[in-house]
Amino acid sequence: MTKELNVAMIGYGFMGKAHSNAYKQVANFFPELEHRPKLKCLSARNAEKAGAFAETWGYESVETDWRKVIERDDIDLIDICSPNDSHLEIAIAAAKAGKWVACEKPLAMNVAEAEAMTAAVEEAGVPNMVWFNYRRVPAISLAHQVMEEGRIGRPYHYRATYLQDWTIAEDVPQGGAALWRLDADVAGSGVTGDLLAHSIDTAMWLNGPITRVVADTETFVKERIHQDSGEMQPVGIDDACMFLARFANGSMGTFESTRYARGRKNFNTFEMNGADGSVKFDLEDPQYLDFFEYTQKESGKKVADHLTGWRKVHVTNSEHPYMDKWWVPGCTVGYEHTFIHALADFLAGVEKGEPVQPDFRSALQTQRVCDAVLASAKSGAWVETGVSL
Ligand code: SOE
Repeated sequence: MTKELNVAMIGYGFMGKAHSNAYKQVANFFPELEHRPKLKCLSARNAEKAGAFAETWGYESVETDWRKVIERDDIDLIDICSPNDSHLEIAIAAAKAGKWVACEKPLAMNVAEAEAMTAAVEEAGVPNMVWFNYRRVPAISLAHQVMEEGRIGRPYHYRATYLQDWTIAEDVPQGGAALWRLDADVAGSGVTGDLLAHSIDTAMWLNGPITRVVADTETFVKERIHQDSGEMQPVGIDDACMFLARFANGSMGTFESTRYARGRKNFNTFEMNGADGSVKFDLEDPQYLDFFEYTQKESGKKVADHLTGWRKVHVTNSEHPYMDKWWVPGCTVGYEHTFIHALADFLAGVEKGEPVQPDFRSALQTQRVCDAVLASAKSGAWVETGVSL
């Protein structure tokens, strides 16, 4: 038996498209799910733009005030993909109204907000999730399986990069539509919350809690015109951030992120090295997971002969995560599918009574690391994250 799940989305930017597409596609490819998402309402302040988006994607109605959406009895799920400074208020109001809450990353502007949001969804007992979509890249999910199976043995190193180049030009304004990620008052931070939050979420999923960090950040362009005021204003975000990390399992991590890596568009990579093997992933080549096997899991035999080397696994076979839902082996899936997978897992978790990860509590741990990174960049000292997973 299927049931409708009436969705209201707050915001409509790049993530609005990614989420809307997921709601529209999920039941076609995951027909075993009970819930059938219905695009009921789109909410954004600009009525004209909201109306156009709603028409394109097939939302039934439009509201310019998100509070009215939350008051509506015909809405089951609130999806928050508005700028970061709005997440707190919307999530808490939605939880109090008994709605399911799906929130775009980063969960919040800081730990205090993330704690309040987590408390709100937990007190209300409502299903909640955060769209850390990269966990749902089939090759990254396969890396998780490799780790669960203990195939790399004792982990020594975790190395992550997340590089882009879209803010290098000094005349890119800050603030306002599409550029709020450059405005610290709206985004909370720069690459730390926007990009490293992804890397941290993936890292802690694969390799466990990050316990302490030491960081350095830089703001290369110190002033930019603000789109709203038209005035030149100081830039408050971190344009680049590098940090060293220690994991609870004793391994060491390095994380690097910038929006000033000329030629890099969405270069999200990681490599893990353990006593028995290594894995490597690169989002610019997302169909592959590279695996180096030194000790065979089953036999314990050391693999060391004239053909020892890295294995490049094309993650498109039906035994690979999510791939039995899509095409025949060898045919690839892309960025948008990661959101469909995230949504499918969320719905399946609710239906089975096994809450999906990452939920708000999990995203709160990522927020703790982000805040510790920013605090360390200020003080220059190692900072304990306080993360416990
Ligand atoms: C920033 O450019 C951005 O859009 C992030 O906000 C997304 O989370 C990331 O996946 C792609 O890059």
